[in-house]
This record gives sequence, structure tokens and C-alpha cells, in this order.
Amino acid sequence: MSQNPALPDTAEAASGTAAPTASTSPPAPTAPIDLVVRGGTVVEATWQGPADLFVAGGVVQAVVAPGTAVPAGGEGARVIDATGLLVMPGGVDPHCHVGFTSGEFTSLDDYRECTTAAVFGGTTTIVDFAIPRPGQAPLAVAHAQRAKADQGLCDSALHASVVDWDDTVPDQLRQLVGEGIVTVKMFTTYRGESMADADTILRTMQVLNDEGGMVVIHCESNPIIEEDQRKASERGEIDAGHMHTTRSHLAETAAVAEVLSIAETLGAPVYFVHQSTPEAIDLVADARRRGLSAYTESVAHHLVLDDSHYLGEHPERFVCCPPLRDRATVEALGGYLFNGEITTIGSDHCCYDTAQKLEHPDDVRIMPNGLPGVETRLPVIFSEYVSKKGLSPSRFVEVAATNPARVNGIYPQKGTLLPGSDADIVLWDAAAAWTVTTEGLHMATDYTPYEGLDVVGRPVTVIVRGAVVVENGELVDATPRGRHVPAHAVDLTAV
Ligand code: DUC
Ligand code: ZN
Ligand code: ZN
Repeated sequence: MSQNPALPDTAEAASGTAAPTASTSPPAPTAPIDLVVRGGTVVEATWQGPADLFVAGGVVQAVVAPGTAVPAGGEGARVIDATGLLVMPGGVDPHCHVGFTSGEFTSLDDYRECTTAAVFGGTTTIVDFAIPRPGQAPLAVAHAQRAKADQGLCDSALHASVVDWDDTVPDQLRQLVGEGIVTVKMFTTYRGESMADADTILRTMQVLNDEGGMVVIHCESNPIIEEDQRKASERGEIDAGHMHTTRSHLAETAAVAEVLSIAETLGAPVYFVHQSTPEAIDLVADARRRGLSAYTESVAHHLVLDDSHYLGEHPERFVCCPPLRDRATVEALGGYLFNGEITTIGSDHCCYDTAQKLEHPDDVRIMPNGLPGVETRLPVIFSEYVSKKGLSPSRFVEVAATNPARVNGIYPQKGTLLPGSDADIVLWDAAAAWTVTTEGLHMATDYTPYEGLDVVGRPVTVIVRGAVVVENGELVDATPRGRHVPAHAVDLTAV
């Protein structure tokens, strides 16, 4: 529960301190127990309390009362002592670009590198994007990206993407949904790259709505942005130091309003990525209250960092879209984390380095935009909101793991510790104090936007489908065991 009286928790999280439904006589496991996590405090989106976990064959078998004996056959199980630690479902990052090409730049990591950083940060599932370059077909691009999943240290799912409409797109979308790629990323901006027009957005939403899929969309009004950029360029203010003045709140709300109107016309679900302003979130929350399945994702950097970084020594390292906002906006955005209006938190991880950013230091229109963040998403949000502001650990799990799995159609395989779920588990030291440094992280770049930030709370041991991959902060198993996780039709009833 929130300890900040001004900021109520969601109803779900508020009821979440009830005793766990741990059983003293667990159901007979389907295989001998091979892993036991003992002595910790299990945190799920709906409850937290002392409990032990039984795992067999990479799958959670039971959540049991502390000290419950392992059923016969499991005498040789490995036992991990989680005393003093939180035991949470591994993080699910709903917004993670791996080796992402935009304009002339490709972000620097591959699946092995990105998922290595992910597991160090407590994330055990990433959702990547398959975004066609001009002229490419969505289906082929998705197949090519999906084929990389087995290079990962953890599992991944995929958003497809539609940029241009043609007669083949409906069948491609149906095939994608049939194969378990049910979310489709669209952009209202980046003309000539990934921008889709309103017709294409409407038609894509229509087909996906019929098939059980969902559009996930980057909303910034391209005409407004291009006009603001033109004026900024005339003033000689189109460099990284002016990034925050080139993409306005209004550009975001205008595009959100238009896309919501389309979704509402169709009765189609829609998920807004990286919402960075209270006005934009309010539009989505109001639509939800009118009965539309509309969802807000915020990303970690918008919830923590502000636009003062554009005035610092390395403004290019903070160039992202939407840009970092002023401190008052960041604070207001945080309130939506407490009041339940933010559905998920992603990273919008884009692993560019400083040299790439500085190829065009004076023009943010061609500078690669995006921040590295797959590894820092969970620690930074836990520290800023759970440790420092009293957000409940259950709400943290809800936005960082459970809801991302739900809206992406991969729950309850991912995002929970329910029996039958993949044993993706993070043991978390809520009291560990540390300082974020580039050297201490594992992303394939030369900087972190959180350099020098003092943080409380970190993952200690990370388990991927029953295998201990990170132990006491060290990578102990680099086996590329990642799999592509096919999604089922999105079930939004519980979100
Ligand atoms: N925003 C970013 O900051 N990076 C990648 C794409 C995007 O929309
Ligand atoms: Zn985006
Ligand atoms: Zn993105």
C-alpha cells in the first residue's frame, strides 16, 4: 500500500497485503521438484507475504507456506535461500528495441547482449519490435526478428508493425495473429520511416480487432512536430540542447486524441506507448472509463529523468522521443503510477552510443533517438517509487511484469508465479544501496542516462525457466536458452 496519503494505490494493489494463499499440502507436482526458493517474501500483483516456491522442469509447481516439506521425489532439489529478499516474477519489458534500425543508425546490441543486460536488471522477458524498413513486408520482417530469439539468455515476444497499407496486409496480420504475434506497433510520426497514415491505422486496428490482436502506438502529431522543428531550425535551436523544445505536449495529446477517436469508432483496443504527459494519460483514462480498452505505458526515463539533462554536458545522451519533460511533469506522471492509470512500465531500450549520437550533434532530426534502459528499468523504478515514495511492491510487480504480460497475451505463462507459470523469478534485495555507473552495467553502449544516481534495491539472483542465470549479482550461466513466446489473443479483462 502507498505510504503517501496523497497518492492512493489501485484497488487491486491496495488489497494486496492479505496473507498469501500458500498451501501446507501442495498439489502433487507433475515432475519431481528440482528447485526450491525458501524463506523469502513472495510478491505478486495481488498479494505479498512469506512463502516458499517449488519448481520442477522450469515451471512453478506450487507456492507454499514457509518450511513446507518437498514432496517425495524432490529430495535432491536445489534449495535457494531467499531470507530477507523479495521473490517476484521476473520483469517483463513490454517495449525493448533490439538492433533497431531507424534512419542511418542501427542500435548496437543483438539478442544475446540485450538479454544479458535484461537478466542482470531482473527482466526475464523482453518484447521486441519487427519494424519494416520502407518497402518491406510486416510478416517477413517479423519472421526474421523472431528467428533471433534463441540467441537470448531469456525469452522474448514480438510486436509486428505496419507502416503502409496494401491488399496483402490483412492476410499478413491474420497469419501473424495465428502464429502468436498479436500486437502491432504503429507510429503517427517519423515521416518516410515508420509513420502510418490515419487510414492505415484504422484498417490495421479493424483487422486486429476482428482477430484478437491490438495496435500499440507511438503518438506524436507529425505536422505539429515538423512545424515546431522548422521554427526551431530557423532560430538555430535544433541541436540536442534544445531537444525538449522541439516536441511539445500538444503534439502528443493531439495524436492521442485522434487515435483514440479511431479506436472508439471501431471499439478496438489500443495501447499507447511511452506516454509522457498527464494530459495524454488523462485522455486514455477517460476513454477507458467510457468503456474502451485503452491502455497507458510509461517508460522509466519519463518517470525519473527531467529536461534539465538537455542543458548538461551530454545533451545528446538524452535525446529520445517523446523528449524528457520538465520536473513538474515528471512528478505529475509519477502520480499516475500510484493512482493506477499507468498500465505498464517499459524501457523503450535503444542501445545507441555517444559516437552515434554525435554524428549529427546539431540536428536532432537526424540524431538517433532513444536511451539504453533494459537493465535499469526495474532498479530505477523500484528505487524512485517503491524505496523512496512508498509505492507498494505489488503495484511494482503489476506494472513491471504482470500487466505487460497480460496486454501482450503472454500471461499467465509470464508475469506471475502462479502454479503452471514459467519459473522466471527474481530475488530482490530491497535494502541494497548502490550507485548506477556505466561500468557496473552490461548494455552494449558507453553510457547510462542514470550515471551517478543513488539507488536502493537491486536484483540479486535471477532465474529463467528454472535455471539460475544470475546469482549474487554474477552471471553464472550464459546459455542462450531464449525462446520466442507466442502470444494468445489479448485478454484485457483483468487489466
Ligand atoms: N522513441 C525513442 O526514443 N526511440 C526509438 C523510437 C521512439 O519512438
Ligand atoms: Zn516510440
Ligand atoms: Zn520505442
